[in-house]
Amino acid sequence: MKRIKTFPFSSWPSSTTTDEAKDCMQSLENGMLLSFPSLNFQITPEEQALFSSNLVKSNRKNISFDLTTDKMKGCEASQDIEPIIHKMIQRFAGLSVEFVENILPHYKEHLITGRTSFRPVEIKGRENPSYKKNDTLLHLDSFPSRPTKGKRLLRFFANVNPFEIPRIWKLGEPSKQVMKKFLPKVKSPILGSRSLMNRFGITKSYRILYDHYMLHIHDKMKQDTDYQKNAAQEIVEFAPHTCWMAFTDQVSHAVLSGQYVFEQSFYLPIDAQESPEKSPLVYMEKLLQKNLRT
Ligand SMILES: O=C(O)CCC(=O)C(=O)O
Ligand SMILES: [Fe+2]
Repeated sequence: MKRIKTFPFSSWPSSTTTDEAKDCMQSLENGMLLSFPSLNFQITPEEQALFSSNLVKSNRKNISFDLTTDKMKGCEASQDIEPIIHKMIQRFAGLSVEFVENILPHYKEHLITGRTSFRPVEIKGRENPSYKKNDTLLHLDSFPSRPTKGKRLLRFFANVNPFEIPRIWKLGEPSKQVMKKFLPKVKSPILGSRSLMNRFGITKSYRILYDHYMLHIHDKMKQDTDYQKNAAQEIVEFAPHTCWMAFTDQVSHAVLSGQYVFEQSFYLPIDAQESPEKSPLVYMEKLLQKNLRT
């Protein structure tokens, strides 16, 4: 099956025909990655002169930004440099939200804007505190402290590498196959554990059963060295000055190399999908014959 669908959009925002908008939405819901090879997020010469992996605090992978509070975290830069980085991330966040809302008008009312990140650290050779945090291994996105409560994870990326270096990803099996393989290996949660994690702030909100299973699938995929080696996979290169997006809870992926990428996260309630039955939550409920929303 073709995994990537290319669209010619080249401006922020891009005007879309009704057919293109429908194509974007349906391709995403069918588990495809959307590629925008003509969409370039422009970096100014002043910003580019500051590009360095040293911009990130040593214990972190990225600089993160919250558009709703305008707060930036994880940036290690002097007082004259920090505002320039802040403005650049802010500009990316604003433009990418507008772009995504424009090409996905059906989702617009329901999309929840998540975090933005700037990723100036080279992926190849980067140290990871544990295999669970190692994104060079194939995985479906799921985060231990941030349950989505079944909402979809939609992520938009821009490669802004000024040295003409591509971002190299691997795409793995569709989530349905991943779930069939790994769900039987995941145990049910220990009684009361999810409430305790919520009460003590280990999770930012209550983990519903779906979050529990997704997180453990994420961990088990990364832990399984045979799977990592032998599962169907293909290498994909995202050229500099291009963008792409996918439901990363549905498209299994790994990043192999590259430096200087922006990312904008969104959450989408499954009822806002054209076909909610194509969500990992509904599919998982079918497999387990169980309500996973509790
Ligand atoms: O940084 C990237 O290119 C993607 C890493 C990844 O897997 C993620 O952010 O979920
Ligand atoms: Fe990921």
